[in-house]
Amino acid sequence: MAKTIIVSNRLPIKIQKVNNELVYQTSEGGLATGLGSIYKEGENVWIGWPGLYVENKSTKEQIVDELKGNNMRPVFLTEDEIKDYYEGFSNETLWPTFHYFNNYAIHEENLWEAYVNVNQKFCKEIIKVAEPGDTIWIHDYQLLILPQLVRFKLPQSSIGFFLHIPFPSYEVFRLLPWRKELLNGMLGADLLGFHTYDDMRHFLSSVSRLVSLSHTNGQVDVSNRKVLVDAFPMGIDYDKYHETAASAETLKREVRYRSSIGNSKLVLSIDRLDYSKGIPNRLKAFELFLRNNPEWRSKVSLLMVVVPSRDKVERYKELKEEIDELTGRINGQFGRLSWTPVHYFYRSFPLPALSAFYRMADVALVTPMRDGMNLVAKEYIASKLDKRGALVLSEMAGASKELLDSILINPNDLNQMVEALKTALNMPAEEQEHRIGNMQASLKKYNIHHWVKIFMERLHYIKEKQKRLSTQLLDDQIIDDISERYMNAGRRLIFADYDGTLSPHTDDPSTAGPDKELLQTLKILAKDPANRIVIISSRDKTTLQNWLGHLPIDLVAEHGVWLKEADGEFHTIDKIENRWKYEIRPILEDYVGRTPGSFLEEKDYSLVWHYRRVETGLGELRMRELTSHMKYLAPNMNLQVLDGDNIVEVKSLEVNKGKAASRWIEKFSNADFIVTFGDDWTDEDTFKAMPEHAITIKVGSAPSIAEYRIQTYKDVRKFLRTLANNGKLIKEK
Ligand code: GDG
Repeated sequence: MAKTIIVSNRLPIKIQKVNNELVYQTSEGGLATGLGSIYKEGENVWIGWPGLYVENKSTKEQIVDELKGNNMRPVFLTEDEIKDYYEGFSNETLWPTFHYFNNYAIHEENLWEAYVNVNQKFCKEIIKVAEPGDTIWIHDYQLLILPQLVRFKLPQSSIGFFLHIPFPSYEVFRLLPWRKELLNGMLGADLLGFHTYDDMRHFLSSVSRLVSLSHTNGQVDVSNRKVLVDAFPMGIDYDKYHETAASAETLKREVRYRSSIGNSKLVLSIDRLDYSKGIPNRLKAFELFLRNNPEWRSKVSLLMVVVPSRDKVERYKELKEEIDELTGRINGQFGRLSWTPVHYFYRSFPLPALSAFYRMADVALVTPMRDGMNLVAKEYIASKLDKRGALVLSEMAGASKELLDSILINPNDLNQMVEALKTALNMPAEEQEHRIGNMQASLKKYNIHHWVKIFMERLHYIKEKQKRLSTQLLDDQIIDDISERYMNAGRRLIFADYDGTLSPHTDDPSTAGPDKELLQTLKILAKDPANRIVIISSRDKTTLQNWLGHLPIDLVAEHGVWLKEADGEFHTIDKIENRWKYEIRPILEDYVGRTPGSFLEEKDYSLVWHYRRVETGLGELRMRELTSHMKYLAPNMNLQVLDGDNIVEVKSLEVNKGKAASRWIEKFSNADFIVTFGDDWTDEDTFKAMPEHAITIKVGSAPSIAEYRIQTYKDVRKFLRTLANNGKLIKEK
């Protein structure tokens, strides 16, 4: 049966050596709980580092055996690998950059190499267990390039990826020397999940600017796959926090802590030691609060838990010193024998202790400079059985997009934080209940199990969609078969689009025309009396005539406005209206005026606004503006608006390539071999117009109704040369 493979840097277990014995301790983290329902089932497995350096072969085997029983599989990493891949590239390059502390980031080639090597090591472990049909779910910034590594080895696999930290804006992301490798690495997945919409739009903007891939509705076309990018705000195990808050152990602890702290109000702060969490600013805000509001002295304390983390990294050591100093300064300045302003703990606590803190706190002060989500804020709300309390939350945390009933602050604005603290401490009981009640209802619904379920459903959805859109890539074998049909046919029709299909897309008139090689191929094909070659293009008739008019082939210009048979002249199908141009031209000219780099092309029966050379982003913005502007005008004027490859074309509703192609199909109804090539979405009309026995071939990676796919215009030419060579396959690079 198909299984699910979870992959993350760390396994949800901690192994320690105590008195030469291995001690296993399972993790209580949110992710481990949420994914517990998956990885513990049947043959499913979680792959990751067990958190211990092991050299000895028999110890490794012992660990592998022990973990196997718990559906886990270790990736053993050496001390050097942890230093360079984890502490180095992950935590000193990616972490600061992704949290907008790019001036803290180091860019060292050897760390990147270690990152690549360790990602490859993870890939090897996956390959050992993965079978066709399995689902692989990769987590977080330590494994950004793993999706692509797995894709190379298992092209058909179903791969999901979730990023737990923010994805920075393009302006910050592009500072990384390995930006393209990282993006391409991520795009190996089928589904890419982020906490918020902002993260996903930053990612998509980097994708279109740095690796030139387009996207629509969060779907990116990557070679012949559609990759779905979406926001999945991570939830918590709501019931667990709610129930722990009611447990006897938690209540016992609350009584104990209360007796030592006294009756003053409590403001709670809990984080890992990290500069992204904004701890110094929080302390400064609390200091300012006590300075400006003497009436609150002795009446409120800050309970600050800082959980040791990454303390081998220099920045973290400095941060720890800064926090120690600020705490000392506040306590020294305002403290009394009977009152400690800041109760500071540099350690972690068991869950019931944490739960007691959540229960006791009148205010939770969660003020990160940047945070992917921030689960502490959610856990605090879930633990409030009496719905009493208030949450002050940074707008830079992903959680701020959901917890709208919190008091939102900018962590750089100390005065605003002071005001928020005052508002929170003075909040009337009914308001507290109302706000916490609202937030609880949402957290209960969008809990961690819901998050896992929705992610898996979306992965399934995109995989099914990929299957529906999958067109078969033309290989030598299929070309051979088609050539045989070609040779056996008595009457043949060959349709082809021009730009992007027979030649590369270009704006430069000097390079846009056909080269000798193409002309030669078309000439040989056209010489065969059994063949009828039809070029169906959006180009105007004069251009087509100049380029191809001297060949004995048929031409269709302007998407089907003008038709010409090899020995005849260009003529229109029916009388097509074009007076609308007087009205529409000034509108398009206005867009040219406002958008440097764009230009207007006028054809007999259509107007085209080109924006290929416009600044990335601005062109797309204007394109959307223009298409929505035209949406209101077009139906009344019997026009259609096509947004193609960096163009917006306005033309009469009666014209399309499919209609034109149908004329040939009707006239040459005895054709027993029909093939058609096209790369643009307007060529889909031609594909649709084809009879069942026709062979339809899409050029490029965009989704299509065509039966087959070919990579570029070069492959089309090679194919045509094969046909011209009496169906004998041309072997070349
Ligand atoms: C990353 C992203 C994103 C804290 N102290 C103790 C303790 N904790 C637990 C909390 C909470 C977790 O640690 C911290 O989670 P956060 O979300 O607040 O922050 P990160 O560790 O930075 O997590 C973050 C998250 O991934 C999930 O995607 O939200 O943005 O940075 O669950 O309860 N647990 C115990 N004792 C402690 O002293 N037992």
